[in-house]
Amino acid sequence: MPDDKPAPSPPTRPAAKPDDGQGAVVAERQSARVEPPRMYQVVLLNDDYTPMEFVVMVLQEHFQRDFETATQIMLKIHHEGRGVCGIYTKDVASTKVETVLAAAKRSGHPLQCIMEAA
Ligand code: TYC
Repeated sequence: MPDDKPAPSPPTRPAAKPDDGQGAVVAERQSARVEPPRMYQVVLLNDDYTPMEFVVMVLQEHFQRDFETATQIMLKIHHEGRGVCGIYTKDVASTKVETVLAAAKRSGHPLQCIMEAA
């Protein structure tokens, strides 16, 4: 059976003990290894009322997609019911969702936007 677990990090060890110049030896512990942050995908959902042009504009303005890519993503959502707009850290994904929902509401469209663990 293939082992797909990531290799375990080596244990942290105390760094060399620096002399603080006051006759005391200070033990410093190296900081623990940092795991990469969990990533979240921001997903747009299809509906029957939001204009295609508005979705393309959202993808260009909020997800930095060029017009052609934005159009492809919008059509995928239109045909398949949902589509991934981008993958971000938790805080960024959450802000994107709130910003897109606010823009849709402001424009009177029922567009729905969610985030989920990638
Ligand atoms: N289905 C919409 C229409 O026909 C277009 C649309 C695409 C709406 C993507 C939402 O996330 C969406 N006007």
